[in-house]
Amino acid sequence: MADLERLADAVIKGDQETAVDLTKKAVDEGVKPLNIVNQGLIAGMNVVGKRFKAGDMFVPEVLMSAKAMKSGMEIVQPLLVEGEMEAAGKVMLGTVAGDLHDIGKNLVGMMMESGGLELINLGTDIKPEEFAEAVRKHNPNVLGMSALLTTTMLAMKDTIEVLEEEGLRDNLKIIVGGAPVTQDFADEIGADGWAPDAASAKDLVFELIGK
Ligand code: B1M
Repeated sequence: MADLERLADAVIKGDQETAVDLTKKAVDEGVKPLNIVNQGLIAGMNVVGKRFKAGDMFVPEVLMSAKAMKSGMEIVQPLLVEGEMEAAGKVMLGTVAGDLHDIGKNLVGMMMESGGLELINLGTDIKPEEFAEAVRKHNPNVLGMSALLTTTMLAMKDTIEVLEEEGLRDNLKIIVGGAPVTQDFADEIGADGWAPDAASAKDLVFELIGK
């Protein structure tokens, strides 16, 4: 197996130590940093996304893979030539007002980052006005809202209304997700999309920003 394939494999297996060793080895051997990222680290994480979506991998394994990928990225990132790896888009994520669940939302964030998107993770219990303020400040391409409670998912609707009232909705794509959230609900509140899981959420973002 070629070295970059072995690196991808280490990411898939969530083997942080091997991922770090193989990343350092590739750097020492003069492999182009961008190739290490695309053919090793991201290639591995893409497989993880597909397997997770298919139900062949579970949350703890995905978290370990993301950790392995991140450790490799920390080594390569400073070596990338400026502009060589520009983010494909900027995504802002937050769990809505009144809701403290963030495991799924953070998983969504990891998938976004590993797909080459810039991520702004606002955290949990984000009120509509706080979302609006952050959108004004960071101007993301996509806002993703997560909710795990049937009571708090209604805050997604309130947030979209505030964004509309404040004139921030026009150039912004909005996606929603979380266990109680459905495509029908997303349509009802005027979101641009819904995704059932973290890997699908990343695919949806790329679809919405046309990349
Ligand atoms: Co809570 N909780 N919880 N809880 N909790 C649930 C959600 C619940 C279903 C448990 C139950 O009763 N069976 C229930 C909700 C009932 C309902 O409304 N229908 C519930 C309740 C009632 C509560 C409290 C009210 C309990 C209480 O205090 N009486 C309370 C509320 C606190 C609050 O938020 N204000 C509460 C508290 C907590 C903890 C703090 C203890 C903890 C959260 C810790 C944390 O997140 N840091 C917790 C947990 C862990 C759960 C369960 C057990 C697990 C949730 C989880 O992390 N799943 C959950 C029961 C369950 O789901 N089995 C439960 C794993 C995660 C990877 O999946 O979050 O679904 P999930 O994310 C998926 C997809 O949904 C999707 O992708 C992810 C990965 O593929 N997704 C998106 C998520 N966000 C997305 C966004 C997207 C796209 C996809 O686009 C933007």
